[in-house]
Amino acid sequence: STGQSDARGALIVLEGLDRSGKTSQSARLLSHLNGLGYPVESWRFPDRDTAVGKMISSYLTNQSQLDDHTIHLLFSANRWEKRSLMEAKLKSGTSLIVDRYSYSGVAFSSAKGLDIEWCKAPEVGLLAPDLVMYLNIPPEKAAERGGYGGERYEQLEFQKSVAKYYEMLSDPSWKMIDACLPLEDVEEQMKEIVLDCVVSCQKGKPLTHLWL
Ligand code: 2DT
Repeated sequence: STGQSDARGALIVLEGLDRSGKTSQSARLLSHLNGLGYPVESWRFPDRDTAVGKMISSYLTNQSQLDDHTIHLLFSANRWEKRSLMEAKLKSGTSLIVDRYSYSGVAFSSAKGLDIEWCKAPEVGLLAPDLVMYLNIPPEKAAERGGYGGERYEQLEFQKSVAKYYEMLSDPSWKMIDACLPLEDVEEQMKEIVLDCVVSCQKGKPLTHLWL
């Protein structure tokens, strides 16, 4: 066994523009930690399976229109409805690899013109990640990868603006990953960083709250 039974899991967040590789890397990290015997789950926000998540999904696929403030609060509510389960998982020793979190919430809404402090406010009190890994890619390069699926926000000009807000939100603790490198190289870098984080959480690093 790799851990003490009372050790908590790590809250690991992946952020980055659309097509930066978050989803592929989440899957790889999940199987890596699994393989090492660590209890781990892969989550993503928005979680489209909840009641709130269904409203978000309908908005993202252009099946409904919502005021910018309203959709912002729904994205936040979608994290709040998972908060207690998140805390329970972490306390029971399960690490979570989370594809997008509050930073997506603030960056995307701010890019639409909402006040950044207003955007942060409903996130206060959510669990703070132990690790944020930012998959860094120029918006033009991400767009070249194709596969923008036609959802709202999947447009180059908007992604450029989102990138600026991510930069504003980032702090020195974020691990910046060069997402232009081959998938395998990105994976190797991330594996090492993630393992360090899981080990430090096992050793008793305290769980904290947003906003940091
Ligand atoms: P995916 O393509 O990763 O499913 O994301 N978004 C996401 C927000 O605007 N606010 C949020 O709080 C979150 C979590 C980013 C769907 C889109 O939703 C955006 C892309």
